[in-house]
Amino acid sequence: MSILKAFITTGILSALTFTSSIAQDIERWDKQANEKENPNTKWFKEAKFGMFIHWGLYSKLGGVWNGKDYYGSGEWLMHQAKVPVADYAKVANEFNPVKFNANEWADLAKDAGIKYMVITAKHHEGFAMYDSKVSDFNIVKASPYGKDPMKALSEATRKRGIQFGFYYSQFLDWHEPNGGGNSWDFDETKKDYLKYYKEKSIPQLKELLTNYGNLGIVWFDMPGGLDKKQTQELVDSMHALQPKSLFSSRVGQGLGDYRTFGDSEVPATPIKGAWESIYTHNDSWGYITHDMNFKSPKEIIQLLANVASKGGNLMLNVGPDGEGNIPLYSVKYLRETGKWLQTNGESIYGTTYGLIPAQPWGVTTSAPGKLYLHVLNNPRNGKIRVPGVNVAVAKVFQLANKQPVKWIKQGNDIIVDMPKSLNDHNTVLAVQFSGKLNDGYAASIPQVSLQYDFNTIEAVNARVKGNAKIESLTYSHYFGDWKHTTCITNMNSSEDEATFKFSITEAGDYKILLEYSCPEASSKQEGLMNFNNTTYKFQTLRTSEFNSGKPLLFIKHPVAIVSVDKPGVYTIKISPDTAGKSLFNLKSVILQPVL
Ligand code: FHN
Repeated sequence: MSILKAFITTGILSALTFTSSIAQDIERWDKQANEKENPNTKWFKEAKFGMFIHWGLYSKLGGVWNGKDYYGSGEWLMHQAKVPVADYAKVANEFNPVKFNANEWADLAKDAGIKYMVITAKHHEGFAMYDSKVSDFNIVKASPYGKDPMKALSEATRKRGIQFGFYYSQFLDWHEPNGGGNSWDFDETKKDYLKYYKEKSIPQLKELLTNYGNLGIVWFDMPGGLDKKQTQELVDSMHALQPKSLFSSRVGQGLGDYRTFGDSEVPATPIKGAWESIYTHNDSWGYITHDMNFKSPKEIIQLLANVASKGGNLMLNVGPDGEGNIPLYSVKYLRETGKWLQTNGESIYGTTYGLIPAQPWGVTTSAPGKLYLHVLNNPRNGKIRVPGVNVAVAKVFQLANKQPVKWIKQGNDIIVDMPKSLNDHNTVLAVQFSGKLNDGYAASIPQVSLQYDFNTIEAVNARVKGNAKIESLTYSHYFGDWKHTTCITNMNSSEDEATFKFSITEAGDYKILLEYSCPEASSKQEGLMNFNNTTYKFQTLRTSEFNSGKPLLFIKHPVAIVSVDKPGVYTIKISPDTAGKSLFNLKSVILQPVL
């Protein structure tokens, strides 16, 4: 027990304070799943689009405690405001979501093109949103509502052919003396986490897996307090109740059935196997009255295409309020997304990652004999170039209306004419072919063209030398609203170099911008940018410190204008001029046509 406590105190809890600047702590998200693939992941891999719902007492509070507004993750309000357990429990007396309508929620999911839904049965606040016999701190016993919304929702969802699942916070429970995370009411050193597992967490999970029919998913979150053997026992005992249900990797210890990435994280390169990215619709999982930063339909559709192009699912969260209303803009923008999916869904559902890597015009997804081109940036001349098409193309057509479009082949590239009727969110073109399309990720290099305002070559495409490394930096703006940016870091001396190789398809002048973040200590250092054997010097500009609890600011710093006489393969090399502090955190190099 003492070893477990030490593990929890040194590891998990430092991440939970959300103040640590050590990115490794956040790796506690457990992104690794069991190597032996669960045979039931087929539906999940095909589903591509899920709806996450965070709903609890925090929804009633809406990010406000004692008249003060809190920002960021609203479901962390009890923790942010350090609300005593007894005071927080009183919120249940006022929690009466009379506007909740299971059929309306399930209809919205259906209209939005959602294939699975996961809702919080109990979040870190400890309140069960279902009829629990294990703890009276639940919606049926402790609130005037007095009914079990989960019964109705599970049925309404399944009736519409959507897989249903529960989120359950298995270790954090701020209501319980032995649950993880509440150090303002309870002494962490006196906690018996195993007692908590035995008396609340496991019995409640058993209720959920027994009383609500087939669960597509059990979405565990924030593991802690259990070693690998104990986690395996937990997994086995739950799988005994529902062998087909898929457990998220956040069950811990690499024992989940599929991989969930960090909050709001899309991996930089394609990933095989079953995995998902999870995103908030605004900046919070739980409802916040004053958070209006909702992603537009275009942002949702492009995010969905981007995640699918890497081979994963997007589970997008909505945070209903304390009365049971899903926020207006979530309803509106999800329905708009659903409209796009009605005519373009074939390019998302059931696809695998795009065999042609990201291009200045957009991304791709793949299916047998088909390549889907998601055109997110329209070319000035109305033509897009698709490199690496080593197969016999039969036809290219606009997916939404099946109208053919013109195309020609140049070596292994195809040049496709954009149709007249462009989709504002994402115009999808389908390339039908015979033969085996090569996986472009191994060999291809990014394309740069005059046709787009920006040609952005991300850090992940660079080759690094010396101590330089490519890593994902995790940070947040408010509180718990995580962001992840892959950067080249650790460039401390002239030996530490990043090389970007790319193909410029049209001659012309290009401005070269370096997109980076730079703390004060690293600023005013000189760096070298070499393009086509000419070296340009630049001085680093201060943006912000890297601290996981603060925004990481990036600047697009113009460092040269170059004239390109002929199309071909070019390289950009970047290194510090002299040894010193780390030069900066380099996110991308951008080639901007000079028009
Ligand atoms: O702490 C939670 C948070 O409130 C939210 O539920 C997210 C969703 O992935 N999970 C945890 C943080 O990673």
